[in-house]
Amino acid sequence: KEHTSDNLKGKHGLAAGDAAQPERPDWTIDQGWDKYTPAEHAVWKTLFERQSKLLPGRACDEFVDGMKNLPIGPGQIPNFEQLSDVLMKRTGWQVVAVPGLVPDEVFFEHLAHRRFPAGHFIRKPHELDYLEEPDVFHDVFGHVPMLMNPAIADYIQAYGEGGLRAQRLGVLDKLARVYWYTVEFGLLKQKDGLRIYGAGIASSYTETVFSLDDPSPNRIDFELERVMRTNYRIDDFQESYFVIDSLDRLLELAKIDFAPIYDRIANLPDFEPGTLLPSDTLVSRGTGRYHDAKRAV
Ligand code: HBI
Ligand code: FE
Repeated sequence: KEHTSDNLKGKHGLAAGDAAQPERPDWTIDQGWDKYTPAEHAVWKTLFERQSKLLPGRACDEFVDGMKNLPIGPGQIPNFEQLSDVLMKRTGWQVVAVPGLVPDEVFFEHLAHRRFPAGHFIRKPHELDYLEEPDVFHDVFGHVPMLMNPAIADYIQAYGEGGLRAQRLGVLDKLARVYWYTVEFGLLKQKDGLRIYGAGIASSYTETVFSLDDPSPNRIDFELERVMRTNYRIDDFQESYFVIDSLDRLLELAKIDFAPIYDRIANLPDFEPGTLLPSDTLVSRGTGRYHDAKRAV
């Protein structure tokens, strides 16, 4: 199996159709922390240690700070109640357990109320680099440190509110791309160079290296309309990453009314993930080698 980014693959973006009917309408479950086996804690430890070695100098300062101040360590799968205690004081967020992907409107409803739904299960030892639904490592290691940052905290809440609106307007695909290229796969310019803030990258060993160090992908200055029109890859590394100058950029985005923008781009074509435009400001032009080689097979 190819090395692929670790999260949100396959079924991501689709309705969580084949899951059993939820007991609660908001799809939350008990984390069942006591039921994790030693083998499951060991998978967490493997992932945690591998990623912790890679992230200094690669993850943005806000990610590293967030992690430092949370009860997240190698020893055991984190306890969501303990995470929520710390997060609540810092940014008013909570972590709630869900079985995996939940329907879009359930997801948005949680985010709009500053509850982050985290998969309670952990991937199997043979799936360290690939999985179809977000598990506790992706959701907690990847997302929760950034939720300690006030800008991201407000931005993700706004995404939840905006998701409900976008669904009504029939433009959810456009908004989902903004989430994808920021919260999941965003890069940030720091004084000392390019860093990761996207959870899909930060929780993936292989994509952490690919997104920053590989010559293949494009790295393009973030531009809202451009991103809204750009398809993404759900089953492999991204062909293009979008770069912001500061997390405050996300706060600005959270304040914009997207409705006029949806109207303006309604009849404009979408872009393929690897396409470069004359209007793009490039941080680095990709060689495209990685994805070209795959297409050639
Ligand atoms: N459910 N648990 C979970 N996590 C997600 O990231 C998620 C989801 N359901 C829908 C969804 N994401 C996306 O398709 C929306 O952001 C559009
Ligand atoms: Fe995610």
